[in-house]
Amino acid sequence: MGYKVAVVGATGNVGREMMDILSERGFPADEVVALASSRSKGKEVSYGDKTLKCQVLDHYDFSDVDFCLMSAGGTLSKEWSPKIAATGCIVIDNSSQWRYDERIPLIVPEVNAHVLDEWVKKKDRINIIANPNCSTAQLLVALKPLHDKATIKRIVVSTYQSVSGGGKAAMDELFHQTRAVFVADPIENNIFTKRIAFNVIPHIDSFMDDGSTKEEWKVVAETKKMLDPKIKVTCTAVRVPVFVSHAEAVNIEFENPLSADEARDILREAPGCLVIDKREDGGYITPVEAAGEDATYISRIREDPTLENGLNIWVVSDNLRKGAALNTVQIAETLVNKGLVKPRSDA
Ligand code: 2RA
Repeated sequence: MGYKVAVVGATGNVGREMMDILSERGFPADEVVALASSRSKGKEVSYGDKTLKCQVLDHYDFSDVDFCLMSAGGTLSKEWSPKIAATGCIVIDNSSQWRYDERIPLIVPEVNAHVLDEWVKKKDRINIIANPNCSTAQLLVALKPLHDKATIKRIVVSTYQSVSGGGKAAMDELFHQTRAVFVADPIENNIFTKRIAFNVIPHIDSFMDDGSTKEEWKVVAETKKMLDPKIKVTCTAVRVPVFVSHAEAVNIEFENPLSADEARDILREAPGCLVIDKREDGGYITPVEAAGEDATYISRIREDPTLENGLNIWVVSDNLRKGAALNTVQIAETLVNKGLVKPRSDA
């Protein structure tokens, strides 16, 4: 028998990607259920060539569901994930609600899948696994193989994040503002604090006491939790007028020497990475080209002459896929492929 999978938040940007990715990758599901709030009851979403009607989360019985892929925001996850997990279903949550809880594994399969081997053995485990923030997921896919080779001491990350990270309303705001600029209509800001069309905004999520933003803090905290607590991380997160895919300029200081050629060879072999790095016009990836793709693309690999062991890289990935839906599905795949979770219907 195959698995039963529920997608919560199935009508949102990420929920729809989850349904597509489950189908595209042939996840071994006998049944996939689309769940949402009562507002979306009966709305139709596609799963492969099927159309599923959304059922209401509040009334759903999870007792025979193997995996619940949650993409419904932190508040809803705080209330529902523990209840769903208590039925024996494994919740893989895309919100920030559980990421920094020591009891909960935070997973990018290419980086720390081994954590799941120990986690499943714990008798008192909470059945929740957290998916990282989009900007951290792609960053660590690129950094992990380099860290294994030359040990990273410090990274300086500058992000260029697309508006889809802020949800559908943020995408609509970019569209409407762009149109308004062309037809000389008044510009309305509802989602962003400043105009996003033809502009960049150095502010994502709320401000912290030290002057950084929560988005920047997430990159620091999640890198330490998943890759290595010893790595020093500093980040500036910027919203740019791009619909899908986040880009990151990353300056890396290593403990040991690593040439640009060596880094390029390592990244060419690394899981999840695709190197596009010709030192010529257009020989690099941009967000538009990464949208709809699964890979984490790495370009502009070059030595930093101002550091003893320094490199600069440019990392681009689809934030709705590797940054959210794809990584969530890959976590479920890892549990299945390692034989760590069997269908409950087999018991
Ligand atoms: C953003 N990090 O891009 C968020 C989405 N998870 O706003």
